[in-house]
Amino acid sequence: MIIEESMKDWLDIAEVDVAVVGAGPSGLTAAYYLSRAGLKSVVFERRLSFGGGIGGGGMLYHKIVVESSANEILREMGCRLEKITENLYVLDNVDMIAKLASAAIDAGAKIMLGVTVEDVVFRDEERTRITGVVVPWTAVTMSGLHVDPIGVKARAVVDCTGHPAEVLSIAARKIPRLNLEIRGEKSMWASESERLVVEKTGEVCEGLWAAGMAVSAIYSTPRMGPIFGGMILSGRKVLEMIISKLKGRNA
Ligand code: 48F
Repeated sequence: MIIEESMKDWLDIAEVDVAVVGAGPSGLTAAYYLSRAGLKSVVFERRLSFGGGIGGGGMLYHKIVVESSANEILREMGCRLEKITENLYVLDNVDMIAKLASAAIDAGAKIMLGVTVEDVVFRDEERTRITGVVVPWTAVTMSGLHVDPIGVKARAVVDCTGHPAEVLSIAARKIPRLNLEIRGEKSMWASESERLVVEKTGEVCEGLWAAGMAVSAIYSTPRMGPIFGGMILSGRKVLEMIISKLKGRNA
């Protein structure tokens, strides 16, 4: 029964509209809006838990700060926020993790835990295009066993892996024709970082998108510290851009 029901899900996600990599704040927000928009999507998360950097808060303090622009989205997802100043709200890290995941799952998102994205699938056509991701179980990666992974087809792949921008880094290293360079984030400048991470969220090369701190790594924008509004706004923006691109392609 377990195998049969799990296989049904794996067969279903063998080909998706959107594969999101990482279940941190940007990935969960993207998954929430993707599923609400009726796009078939899957989130692959390396760990056996979701939330990414939310749980660590700021230096392990459990309160999370967001700006007013993200307040509405978080409320819509069920979070309980307290207004502190005209532009700042706080909430508990556990509240944010649970509500973001719950909102995404209730909207229909499929989150697969314990699955690492270790490579992308690509096609060299007129332009190089990313057409999917390559996934082993995280346990296999950790054990060092020689087990070949499988490919999952996706019309769009979103790197939501945070500071290391893992998917973009892999593509940069293994597909030179993409001409991608991951320069890494700059030192801290919170307000500028929040603005730029949202502004620069988008498609990096055909089929491969960046949201959250992965954006900061590729465009070398400053880091922000424990302020999470930009992650939420970036997760929503990437979805809006993907919808408009995929709809355009269908038209
Ligand atoms: O790091 P993470 O929370 O990324 P984010 O959504 O948010 C960043 C903030 O948490 C914080 C910050 C802003 O305030 O500076 O750091 O950009 O979540 C990334 C998730 O991706 C998973 C990882 O375990 C984490 O849960 N992940 C990373 N690499 C892979 C992966 C991979 N190759 N395959 C699958 N999951």
